[in-house]
Amino acid sequence: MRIIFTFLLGLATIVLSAQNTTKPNIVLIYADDIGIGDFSCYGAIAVKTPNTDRLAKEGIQFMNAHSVASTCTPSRYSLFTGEYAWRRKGTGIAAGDAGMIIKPHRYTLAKMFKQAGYVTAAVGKWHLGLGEETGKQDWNGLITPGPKEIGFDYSYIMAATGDRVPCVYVENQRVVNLDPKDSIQVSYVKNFPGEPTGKDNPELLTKLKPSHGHDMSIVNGISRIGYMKGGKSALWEDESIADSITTHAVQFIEQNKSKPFFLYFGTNDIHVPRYPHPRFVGKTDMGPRGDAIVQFDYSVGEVIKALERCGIRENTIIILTSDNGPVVDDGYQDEAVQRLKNHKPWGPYRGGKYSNFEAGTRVPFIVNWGNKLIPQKSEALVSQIDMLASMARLTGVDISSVKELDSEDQLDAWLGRDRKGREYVIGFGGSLTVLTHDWKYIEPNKGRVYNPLTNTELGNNSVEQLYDMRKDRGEYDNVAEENKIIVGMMKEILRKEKAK
Ligand code: NG6
Ligand code: CA
Repeated sequence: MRIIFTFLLGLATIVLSAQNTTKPNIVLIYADDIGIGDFSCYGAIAVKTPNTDRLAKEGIQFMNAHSVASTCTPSRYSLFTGEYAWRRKGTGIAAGDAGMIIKPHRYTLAKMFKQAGYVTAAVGKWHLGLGEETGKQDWNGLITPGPKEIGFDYSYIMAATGDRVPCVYVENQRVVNLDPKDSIQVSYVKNFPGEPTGKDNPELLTKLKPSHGHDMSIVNGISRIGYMKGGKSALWEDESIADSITTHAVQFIEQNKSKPFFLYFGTNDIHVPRYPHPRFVGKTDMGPRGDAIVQFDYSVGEVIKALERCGIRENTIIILTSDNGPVVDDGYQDEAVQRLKNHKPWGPYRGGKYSNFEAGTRVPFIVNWGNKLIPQKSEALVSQIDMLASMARLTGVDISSVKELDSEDQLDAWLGRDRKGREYVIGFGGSLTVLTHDWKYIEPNKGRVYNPLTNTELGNNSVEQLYDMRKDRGEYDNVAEENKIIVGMMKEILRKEKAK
């Protein structure tokens, strides 16, 4: 009897673990503006990020991983569609009232997971537009198309960014806590008569003042980009955004612990306005920017704890990365510049958010699968463009008939089984860039060289740029003249990519 029981138990375990290995849950923690030098596991000393560090230590920590662009909207567009955003018009930084950028007919990462039998959710920062047409949404009803139409069963999102109106949470495409008697109006063209703005009423800016831009509607003592009116009961408080979205991410995990699920968790941290909860204030000596990193790490910890509590930690792959590189002053007087001291958000790289140089797109990237992977630091060349095809391979979905895909199956590199990864990565920071294991090429561009407001070297140059990454990862010595053959090869890669 006992033998039979043990045998059956063993069989059940085998069946279960077979199921487990074929259908692991996927949690994608997508940070905002966190640089490759911002976590302690990537060398930061002025801030401690124990939860992120643990994921890195027990998983694969990538040193040569890239977002598709050096700003948010094109990076997210590419992550969700597997198509380079630079192929499409209208994929630049979106306004808060932009229409839905990913059209409902498109194949997406979320649809792929649904095909594989997953429950899907988008929680946190969206910034991919909502509704049919720019400026035409009715924020007081069902806002459609939205996450559902591109494959997310559940959504709890911020329409755009922390610094753009409307400053409300949108759950399953309806504004949360909205009083129907106090309807919301939004405009990116002009203010609503009688409504205060940061420009005209600086005395109302009780929490944060802008350093550049961000001088329109005031919400929660902070002025924003764009104008809004009404919806008072629905407005968010910046200090509780991390808690609000983390709680909803955790709830989704708890409610779906017995099904395979895909959770896209886009944090608001550490985008501006940086205004962390009081319990994180002063956790670093760097002011709000540093404290927001601690708050981000707290959210990571809550996700890990929820997975552990639900008994699904070992069957969940956590992918943690960032949408673009770091920026210090991104438009608010939050002392980020004054208090940065020796901290280097961009690590050893040049540039940052908005830039063609490496720090624009070389981002932290960690893949953790409980104890299933061989922990390592990987130098493999990887890109977020490959999320769709790699996850399709993992879940066994055939995407061979999907058109307009730049996504490649790089699952082996992502899981630490292949140490090389891609032959090259295409980046976008205003110009197209090509990075191979040895070289970095930046297409000529007439754009300005430097943005004094954010103190960013943009990497634009009217001549071709080529850097030898083996000797000059800081991209200071342009060797295009001396390496015409390499330049020719890089241009050929771009020519072929553009022709696809
Ligand atoms: C810029 C904003 C910046 C930030 C960025 C988008 C100004 C002056 N600057 O236009 O603060 O919001 O857009 O950031 O308005 S991203 O990470 O979502 O791409
Ligand atoms: Ca960003």
